[in-house]
Amino acid sequence: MPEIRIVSTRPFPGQKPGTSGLRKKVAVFAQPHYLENFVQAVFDSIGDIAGKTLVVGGDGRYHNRAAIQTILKMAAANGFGRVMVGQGGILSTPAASAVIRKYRTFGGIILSASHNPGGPTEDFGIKYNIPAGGPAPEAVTEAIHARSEAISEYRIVTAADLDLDRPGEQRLGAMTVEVFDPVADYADLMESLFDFAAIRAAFKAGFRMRFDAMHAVTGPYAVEILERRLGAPAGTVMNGVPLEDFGGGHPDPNLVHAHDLVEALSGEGAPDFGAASDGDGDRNMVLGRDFYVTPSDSLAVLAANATLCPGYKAGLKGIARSMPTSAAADRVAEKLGIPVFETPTGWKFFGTLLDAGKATLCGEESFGTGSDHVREKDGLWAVLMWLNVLAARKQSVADIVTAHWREFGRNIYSRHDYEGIDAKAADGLMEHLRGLDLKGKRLGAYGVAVNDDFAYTDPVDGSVSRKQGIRVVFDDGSRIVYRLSGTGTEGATLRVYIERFEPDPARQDIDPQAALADLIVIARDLAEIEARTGRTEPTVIT
Ligand code: VG1
Ligand code: CO
Repeated sequence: MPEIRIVSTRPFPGQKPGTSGLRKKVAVFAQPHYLENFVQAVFDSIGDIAGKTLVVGGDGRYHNRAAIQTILKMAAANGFGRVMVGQGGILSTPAASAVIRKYRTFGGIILSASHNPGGPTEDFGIKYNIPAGGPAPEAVTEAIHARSEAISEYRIVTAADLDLDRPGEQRLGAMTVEVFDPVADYADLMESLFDFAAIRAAFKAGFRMRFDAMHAVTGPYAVEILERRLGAPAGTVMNGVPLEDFGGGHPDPNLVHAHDLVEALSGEGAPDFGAASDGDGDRNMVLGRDFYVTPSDSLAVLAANATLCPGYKAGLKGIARSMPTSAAADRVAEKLGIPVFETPTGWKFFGTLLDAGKATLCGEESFGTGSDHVREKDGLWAVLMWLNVLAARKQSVADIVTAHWREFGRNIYSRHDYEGIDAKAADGLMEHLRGLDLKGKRLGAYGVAVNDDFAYTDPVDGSVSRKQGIRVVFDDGSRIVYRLSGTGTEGATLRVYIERFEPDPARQDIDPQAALADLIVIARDLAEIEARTGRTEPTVIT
């Protein structure tokens, strides 16, 4: 039996999970005791783990394998009975959620910094998902953080590293380590939800798509599902081999970072459909030929067409969206006569609604869409749902979305990010906005209906989350929302979300930046962005 060591340690400040787990530079995670402290804080906070099963895997970024070895040795020393590890240390975030649920494990540890770059000088991340499969709710992450601040020792066995590439069982002291195929269970789940025969027939009839895995975790999933099971031609999946540094890129599926895909989808001979996913496989971007679908519209279109998909034939129970996400989905919910829930940013807030059967589809403006099939947003799932809808309707992406606007109106939408700004300046800007009393005032051509700092009371468990974003809502329903990112690792990122409703079909075919120009100016002036941050332009516009 390997020896269990009890190692003395001291707390590291700031082991506080953000929007989605703890994210720091690799150098921070790699320092002695840092990862160990956090993992021990997790194990100390989640209840009786003796003999239980844990799922472990990550997006394959630099430091993934080293971190997994440490977690396995700590899991053994802390009394877990079994750990299921994705082969090669690989598990996309939605696949991890699927596996946690399918095998009813005591949750899982996911190693990812999502869309943040990877490599020795880049980002790493870790989060704990609960037995329901979703990200730990705030009560749990707060307990983990509190424990990390009081920690004085951790437990780890002394043993040789395990072979993460050899499928099957290995022993680590009293614990079993099972290395399993990270793709199969997930691919089976997708096959149970969507009309694979119809999609296969579409590919056979010449439908063409490109999927950009951005050298991140979805490569093997996309090859298996799109090229093997659905018969799309080889080469449909681009950048399909996961690399520790994502090829030096930024695995963020948006118009800026997925430029290879955007280029492939433009012009006459372009494929019918394009999609990309992020570092850990939970985000998606969807494109038609020369046509970009905003994530908020994607949620609305999928909701309106859900019954075309076998897994959603019975209809939707409700739709949930994060507060900054556009209200496009609300219009669909209204028409379907189902409830819509507005939650704070971050997938962890959807968990209770999904568990309680109050919502079936969920979405965030940040390229996140998902359903009650798992408890994470799910990039490939969204791509497959689009493929199912396209195969059923036999129309182009552009035609489907513009018809949707004609029917429901268009929520013209854009997000402006100011990345890497001074953290104090960012806090000052938010305080300034918090202090404004705008109700009844006019800003440009707009009258302010309400302004507040969004607070959310979970309708299922009653938990309250405050300070979730400043909202300025105008009389005509237009909105400006301000938030600071909770996923970055350097300085602060200010996100400004701008939305206006356009009911008139004759005015819907318009560039969002032009359509929102006056609101964009109001947003900048109101927050004093230039004076407070020195920035005249956003870093990224989506
Ligand atoms: C961002 C997005 C949020 C998303 C989160 C995690 O958070 O805005 O909608 O849930 O990333 O996604 P923030 O706090 O930086 O705005 V992922 O794919 O990074 O796990
Ligand atoms: Co992600």
